Amino acid sequence: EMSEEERAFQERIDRGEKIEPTDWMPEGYRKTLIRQIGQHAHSEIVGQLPEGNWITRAPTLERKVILLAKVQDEAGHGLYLYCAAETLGVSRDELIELLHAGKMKYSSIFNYPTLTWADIGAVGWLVDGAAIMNQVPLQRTSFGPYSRAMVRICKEESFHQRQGFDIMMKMAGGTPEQHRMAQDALNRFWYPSLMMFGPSDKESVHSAQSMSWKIKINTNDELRQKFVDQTVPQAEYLGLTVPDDQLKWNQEKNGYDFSEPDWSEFFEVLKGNGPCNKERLDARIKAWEDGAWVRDGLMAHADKSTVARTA
Ligand code: FAQ
Repeated sequence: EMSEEERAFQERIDRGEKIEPTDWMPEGYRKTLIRQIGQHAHSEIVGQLPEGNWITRAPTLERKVILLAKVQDEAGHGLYLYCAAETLGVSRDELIELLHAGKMKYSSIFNYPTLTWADIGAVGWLVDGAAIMNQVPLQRTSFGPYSRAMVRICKEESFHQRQGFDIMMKMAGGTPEQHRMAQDALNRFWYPSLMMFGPSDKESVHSAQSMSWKIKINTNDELRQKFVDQTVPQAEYLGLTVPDDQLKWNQEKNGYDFSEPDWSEFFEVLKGNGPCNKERLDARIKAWEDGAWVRDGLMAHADKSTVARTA
């Protein structure tokens, strides 16, 4: 049974109005947004680790500069998103504490290792490709600060995707050994990328409510299908093979039939049992602890300035 306030809120959503931080909102709407935006912010920050791993080993100075810029962009995305979450009444410190305590998630994809330089191509091509597929519709999400953060993030993400594809072109069109590395990277990143869209619609607990609040615009399976349809021709262009022997064009649905990822692997990764979960979380906790003196110094300086101003 909806209250009068809830009904009026739903009507605003249905009319396509943006909800702003000072507007009345149901507690569930606030909570869902804090969960999703917070998880998204954490993903950007943790997502720096697999690529950061290759900054010192990029094959040329140009590649190094480009990768450095991309990884810095992810940090920026994390910060816009933490700010968007803060407008809902939670602090960045609280969110980070929840992440470090294992009580908040970040995207499953960042629990896989980047073993070769071709993996950096695959991350840009597939992981940023999947991220954009999910984030373009989120520009129209109902919560104003989230939707505005998405507009800027999407512009930068498309550059990221192009740089990844450019690496793949070089590798796939290079020596037989480089081509083999590109194929190997696609083999390992294909299914984890499909998992980024979340569980199948049948298993998605939040989709129905999030879609009626227009926090989400599409279902997980809709976006996964669009991603496959967009990416398969790109793999063909690269001369690479998508590691799915069930993959087949389906004229009737005007899209590809494809194999589902191994969902038991997905749920294991969510539980903390993926190949790099421990390493990623340890790296974030260490960075937080090592940075304590900087935060303390800034706070001490801010306190002194306040005293000086009010004296
Ligand atoms: N990983 O009911 P649903 C990036 C959880 S892009 C981990 O379907 P929902 C850019 C879900 O939280 C990656 N957990 O959930 C970049 C829920 O558990 P909970 C980040 C997942 O929220 C590129 C449970 O499963 N993008 O970082 C995943 O309606 C390269 C049930 O699922 C975003 O976060 C997963 N893949 O739909 C950076 C986009 N999927 O919370 C660096 C915004 C599901 O109840 C380098 N988020 N779960 O304990 C969304 O659009 C949605 O949250 C979905 C999930 C679609 C991810």
